Amino acid sequence: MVARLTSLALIAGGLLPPEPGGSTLSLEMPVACCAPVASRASAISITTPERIASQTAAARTEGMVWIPGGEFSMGSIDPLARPDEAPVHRVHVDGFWIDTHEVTNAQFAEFVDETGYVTIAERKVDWQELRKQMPEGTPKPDDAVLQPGSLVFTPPDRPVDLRRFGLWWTWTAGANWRQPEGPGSSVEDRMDHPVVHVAWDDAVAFAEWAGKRLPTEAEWEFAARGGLDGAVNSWGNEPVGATRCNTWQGRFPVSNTKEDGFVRTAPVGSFPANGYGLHDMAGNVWEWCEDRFDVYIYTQRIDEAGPGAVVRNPRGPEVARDPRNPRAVDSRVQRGGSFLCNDSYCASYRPSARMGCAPDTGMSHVGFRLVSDAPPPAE
Ligand SMILES: [Ca+2]
Ligand SMILES: [Ca+2]
Repeated sequence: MVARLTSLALIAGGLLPPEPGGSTLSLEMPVACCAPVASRASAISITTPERIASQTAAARTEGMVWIPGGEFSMGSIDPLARPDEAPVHRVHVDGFWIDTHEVTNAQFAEFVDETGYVTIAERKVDWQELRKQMPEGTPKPDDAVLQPGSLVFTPPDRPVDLRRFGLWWTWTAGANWRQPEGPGSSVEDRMDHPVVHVAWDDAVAFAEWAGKRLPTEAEWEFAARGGLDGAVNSWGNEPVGATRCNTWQGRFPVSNTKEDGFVRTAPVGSFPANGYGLHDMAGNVWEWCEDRFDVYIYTQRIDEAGPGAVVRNPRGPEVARDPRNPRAVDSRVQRGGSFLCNDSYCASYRPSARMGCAPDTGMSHVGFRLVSDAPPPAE
């Protein structure tokens, strides 16, 4: 059993003061719309069914496109970029297959029906595990806080301090992928929306079942750029507007004018594809990547490889470094931003934007898509 309350949940449950990212923020960067912290990683294993081994190459790559390998400039120094997106450096990735859209509720339901998998948000919180992350002497919270649940975006009714992310995230008992806003909500009419409230561990379990894997951070960014090397956005350098992707219009987090048609998730593929035929690489939901999150990894790569070197197929570090989440035991990368992003607060729909999150934490704006190492298409 794992404890998977983030600091946001602890704030929502009254166990931590409502300070952004704890008390030791060491980077001069805004805390983005998702600023989770502090949980414990876990190892979850799903036996890959035999059907994967017997699948044809076409079946293994259904709903995916082949991304030819290549070299690109990873990172950004755009005015909207945060410090962890620099320095820009040259990276090569080998070719790979990637889902054309985020994994949907329908796809996740098939996985759950076949395996009986229970997501972390559906499991009871283990106080004995959780207390290890708390200041000594922290009393056991009310049982209502320790019920299975997840963090749901809840817009405040008045403008708030944008550093106090706990003001728009509510720990909601009963919130999970089946009930994205908690009891009474349902995905029945959202089967073509991206699945949410999936932790990194849940996404890895799904990937194992599907015979695929999460993309590396470099693969994800290469794919998101759609062949437009050096552009600010996955569609070029034009601003986001309301027709490019599912983001937030209006004053975050108080009023959403819904110009793009969606307050929360949108059906996958509702917005134009990028140059590689991929939908929602910008916005809709954040997408988990394989790598551990490290704000300093780009600097470290250049230090190790030398200025001007091309870094080939980089993977994440062994240990996460996530100063925005000082209580985090571990942190994994998320990419692409969500329906909560806009230029005034968190322009993370840009392909270079990065986020770290505890791997046992799902939220109402986080999902994933997968890649495959199946052979490339025949010429
Ligand atoms: Ca929207
Ligand atoms: Ca997305």
